[in-house]
Amino acid sequence: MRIAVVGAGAVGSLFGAGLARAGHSVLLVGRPALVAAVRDRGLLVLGSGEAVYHLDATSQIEFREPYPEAALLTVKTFDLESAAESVARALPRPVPLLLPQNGLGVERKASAALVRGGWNDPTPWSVRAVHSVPATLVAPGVVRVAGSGEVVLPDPAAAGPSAPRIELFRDLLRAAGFTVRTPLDFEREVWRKALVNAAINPLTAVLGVRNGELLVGETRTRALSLLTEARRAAQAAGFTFSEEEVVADFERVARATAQNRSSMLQDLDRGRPTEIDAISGEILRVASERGVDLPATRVIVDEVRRRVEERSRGPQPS
Ligand code: KPL
Repeated sequence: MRIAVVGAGAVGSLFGAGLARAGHSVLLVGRPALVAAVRDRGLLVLGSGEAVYHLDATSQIEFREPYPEAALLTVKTFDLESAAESVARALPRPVPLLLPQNGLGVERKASAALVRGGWNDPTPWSVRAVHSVPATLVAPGVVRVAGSGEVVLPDPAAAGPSAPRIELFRDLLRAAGFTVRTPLDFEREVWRKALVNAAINPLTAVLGVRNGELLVGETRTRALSLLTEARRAAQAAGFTFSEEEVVADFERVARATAQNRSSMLQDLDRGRPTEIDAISGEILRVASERGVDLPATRVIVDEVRRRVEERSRGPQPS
């Protein structure tokens, strides 16, 4: 199958490598530095399944015949709308489109953008996913897999018109070597992932530490207070989680990805925007709409935004 991976950062590149290994024809759409590296040397995956993959790569969301038959939109949430609109414009007709972003409100934003790009009814084509695949971009064209993770998709039986596309991505990703789960209560899973990200991502970004360092001491206490606040927001939105459940989730993910630098830390290091608005910002919004105050979350959101500002004014890494 011809598959485009739009947003070939760490996770997108890793998905692309797995799909190519499974025999698909993969086109990576990424930054010029990644494209140059992949064209010159191939995509190098370090860690488990270490190998070099020779894939097509381009820096523009422009497709030619034969067009991709499916696409993974692996851009960060801050690029989601512009990338979704460009993908819709660049294809002659809709194709199955995977949306594996962090955070909340992803389908709503992607759908509106796809309609702007010319897809009349994006719902049957778009498949929301959440994942905990711990990939780190070491250099352009070099990705390290640090630990294990999973991809979670909606249960096709409960999904209505998008069911065949969910089945497609489930089968593609499994054949590409990823663990895929399809729970019935997928919306709750999206919140569950957002809760873990709300505890890990902003704190690792602000402190400049790997995920595993949040498991002990003072950093653990801070992570747990962010987790408790995010749980209150989920509760206010109608998704109930016990304290034990969310702490167990947090510990499991932090342990499995202990050596990983969170995606928000990687973004901050590179002087890029972060997903703070889609994760903790959305959690704050949902909570405040329901009259719930989340003081620790407010403080860390402000801190991440301040750091982003600072970094974007400073010298840019190449
Ligand atoms: O999703 C992640 C991220 O960094 O965005 C985790 C699971 C925390 C892995 O680092």
